[in-house]
Amino acid sequence: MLKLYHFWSSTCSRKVRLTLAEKEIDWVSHHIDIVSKLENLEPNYVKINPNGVVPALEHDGKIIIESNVIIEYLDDVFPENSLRPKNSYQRALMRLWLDLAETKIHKNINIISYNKRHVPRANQLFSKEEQLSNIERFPGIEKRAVMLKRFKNGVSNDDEKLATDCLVEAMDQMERTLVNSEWLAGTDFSLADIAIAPFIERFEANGIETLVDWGKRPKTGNWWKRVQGRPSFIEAYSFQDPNK
Ligand SMILES: N[C@@H](CCC(=O)N[C@@H](CS)C(=O)NCC(=O)O)C(=O)O
Repeated sequence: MLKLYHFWSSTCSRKVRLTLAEKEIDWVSHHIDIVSKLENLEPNYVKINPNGVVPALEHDGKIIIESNVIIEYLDDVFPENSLRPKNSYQRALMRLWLDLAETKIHKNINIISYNKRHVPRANQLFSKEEQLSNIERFPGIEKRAVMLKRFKNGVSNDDEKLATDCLVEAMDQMERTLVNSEWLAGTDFSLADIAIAPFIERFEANGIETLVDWGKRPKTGNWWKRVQGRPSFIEAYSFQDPNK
């Protein structure tokens, strides 16, 4: 039995739901509200994911965390409809995209989203005192420190600009890749495409023009159309907020 602990609009959760849909695997949903109820910080959930974040996968009583690890695990355990290239070099390229999605794209979109989305949302839901005590509940030392620094000092224009430049660099790398390749890691759709797709949707949803200028990056625009047309995309994105 597969149980997914996830949040409806989280990019990392969407990666896993896309993989499950591509592979046509049945799963049970356990929705974790990371925005208003902060269920990710409840002791019972922190036992499941010690980092206090979503997603987490439970498979026959075993817990797997980290979206990139989860999607490779799913492809290992359910080899049908394989989502990894057979060729070792292309498989290495695929893993580089997984790494870029986490260490460059996720990290920097998080910085850009802070002033635009996170602050207004937190102010609407919690007083300043509550926000501070919520940060203190975070289990990981590093994340707690980063969030505390942001809470005290905000994100500066310089930090936002650097984050945007890093994302522009990543998008340019995508465009160069897609000039010679149908999908990010070669001739077939793979976990590389899955790991990146939710962030493109996030750029569009946040209206970050420089990142979604398809006139300037036509190959990426075409790739994005093909990704959105896949039944797995429609299925993964049809999961809406169960509390509404
Ligand atoms: N590296 C982790 C990142 C997980 C992560 O940051 N998840 C976000 C949602 S996309 C989260 O749960 N955030 C809760 C919070 O920061 O309060 C993964 O890929 O699974």
